[in-house]
Amino acid sequence: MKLKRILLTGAGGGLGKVLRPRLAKYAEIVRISDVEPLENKESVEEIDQSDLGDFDAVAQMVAGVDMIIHLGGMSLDGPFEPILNANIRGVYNLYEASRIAGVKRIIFASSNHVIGFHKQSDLLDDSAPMRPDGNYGVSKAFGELLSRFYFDRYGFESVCIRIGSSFPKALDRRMLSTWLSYDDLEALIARCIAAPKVGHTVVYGASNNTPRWWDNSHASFLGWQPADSSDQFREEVLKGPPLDPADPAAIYQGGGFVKFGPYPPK
Ligand code: 15L
Repeated sequence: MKLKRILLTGAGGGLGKVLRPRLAKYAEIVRISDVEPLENKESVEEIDQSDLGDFDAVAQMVAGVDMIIHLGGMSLDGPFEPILNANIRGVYNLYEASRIAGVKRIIFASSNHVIGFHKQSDLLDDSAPMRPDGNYGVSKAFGELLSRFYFDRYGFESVCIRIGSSFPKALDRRMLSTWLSYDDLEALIARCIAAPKVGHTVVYGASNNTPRWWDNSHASFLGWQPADSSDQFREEVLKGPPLDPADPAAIYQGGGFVKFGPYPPK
């Protein structure tokens, strides 16, 4: 299925740069947006520069768009004000402007940090209570709740992907569970675009890793089967020294994120 126009927010960020060149197969026109200027426009692309905290700019950004892959906003934990603007006001602006504009679906880059204070020994599905591990995790939880609310009230559809650690390789012991290959991420997004109905869906974004922390059986209707596995990095990762088992970064799924804050650090 090819859409007429897809929007990628946060196109200048780490995952934005990975996805941007992969989107032409899903839409005739790929609108890319970032708060920073974007360069090297391809023929299928439209370039937008918007601050997500500015409703009028967001309304222009979403005009004429069928679906949105929303990676925009702060992608790390930190002080509240920037997260408030980009991730909380920003995601509200995105949903409200998209509803008014008649956008069909948002694929929201949520994060494992929504559930970061669950233990690494837990196996979670979408019924696990939110246990965010910082301002960033709280902002992603807010985005997921907006997704829930917009579906219940307006029938506006979203998939919230609780992305684990999407990098070229698994870099530490925690990432043996949280790693998501770029190809698996793209394949998941492709399913989120193609599925006839998604309602409000929460799905964990991890490759076929062991040990497994997340169970996606509730989202099996998407038909996504991760093809990669962190096993290929295990030997190298295990050469590094283990964390102290009493270290919260070794206990909780959010890893080191559970130890950030207060802001600024004292
Ligand atoms: C995230 O949500 C971050 O955006 C990313 O940079 C990683 O730190 C990832 O989580 C993770 O938990 O490894």
